[in-house]
Amino acid sequence: MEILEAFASYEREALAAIDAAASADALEAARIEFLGKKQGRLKDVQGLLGKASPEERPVVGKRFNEIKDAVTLRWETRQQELCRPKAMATAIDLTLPGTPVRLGRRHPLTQTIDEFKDIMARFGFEVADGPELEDEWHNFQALNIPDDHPARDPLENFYLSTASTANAEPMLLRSQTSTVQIRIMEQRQPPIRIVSVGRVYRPDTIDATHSCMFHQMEGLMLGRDVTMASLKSVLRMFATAYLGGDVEVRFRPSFFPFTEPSVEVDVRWKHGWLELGGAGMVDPNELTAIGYDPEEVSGFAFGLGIERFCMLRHGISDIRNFYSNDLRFLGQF
Ligand code: FA5
Repeated sequence: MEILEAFASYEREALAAIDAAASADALEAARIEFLGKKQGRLKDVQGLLGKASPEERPVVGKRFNEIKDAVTLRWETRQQELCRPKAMATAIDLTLPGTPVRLGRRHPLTQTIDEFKDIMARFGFEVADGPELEDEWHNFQALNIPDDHPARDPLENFYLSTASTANAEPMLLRSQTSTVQIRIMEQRQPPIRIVSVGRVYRPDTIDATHSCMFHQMEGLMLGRDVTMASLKSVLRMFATAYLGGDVEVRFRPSFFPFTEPSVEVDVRWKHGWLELGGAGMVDPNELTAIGYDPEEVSGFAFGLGIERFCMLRHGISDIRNFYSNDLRFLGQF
């Protein structure tokens, strides 16, 4: 029958065009041509129904519905294939268990520094900053370290070459964070409670507890009636907060040119003691040099070695582990 042949060729061509559509645009063009409601070829084919005799009509009508459904279904299937992202179709099996993602983490020293700042914030100390590249005034003179003091020996410090700028002031990598004490006192009036954390540099011989670059936390508290007892309380509370309640702290008489009296702060380590920092009452001469009245203002300062604290807390026996970038070490924190 002629009508059924026309149906068959419509179906063949429509399915071929849909299968060949490689893009959403091509598929839409196929839809308009073969399934369009207004002027598509489906309409032409439908028009043939009217030409069928009354006996042929049931067969022809049924066949028309079949080809229409077949073409529509093939079009919908193809549309889903084209819209689905390629990776979903091929690379990802959603039924498999997830792969654990390896997250990065902060360096143990960064973790320690953040915790130090948190603890000191609870004691009312705010964080201050100072430069790592310093002049001699802030690193030495203002701290009462005279020209002939051994600590100023060029062999004890990292001086920068000033050869290219003949008249320039000598500059060095700061050897202690006590420089920030001076910078803060130059800018502010008491009461002052600050800590400053950062890198310092010394050409020390490198061993298990010494590095040529390490970190210190400087603390400064100035006001009325600040005493040695205040200093010892703050340092004990700090050591307990970071190292735990059973830590044994020892204050050993010492000397720093900018504090009087001065102490070294040690804690029990292995079978002896490990020195964690230096501290003392800010020398009245330093207060006068800055412009404060030592009768009115008193205060303490301390400088703690950050690496040493972190080593004690985590049982790290060699300071060099912090700088060797070995993921087997870093991954443990
Ligand atoms: C000072 O640096 C003084 N500025 C501390 C101070 C501040 C005293 C305020 C008084 C008032 P000292 O040189 O002792 O002090 O160093 C302090 C701490 O830094 C040491 O106790 C130690 O924990 C750490 N430290 C010193 N040298 C090294 C090094 N080469 N490697 C690692 N840590 C070090």
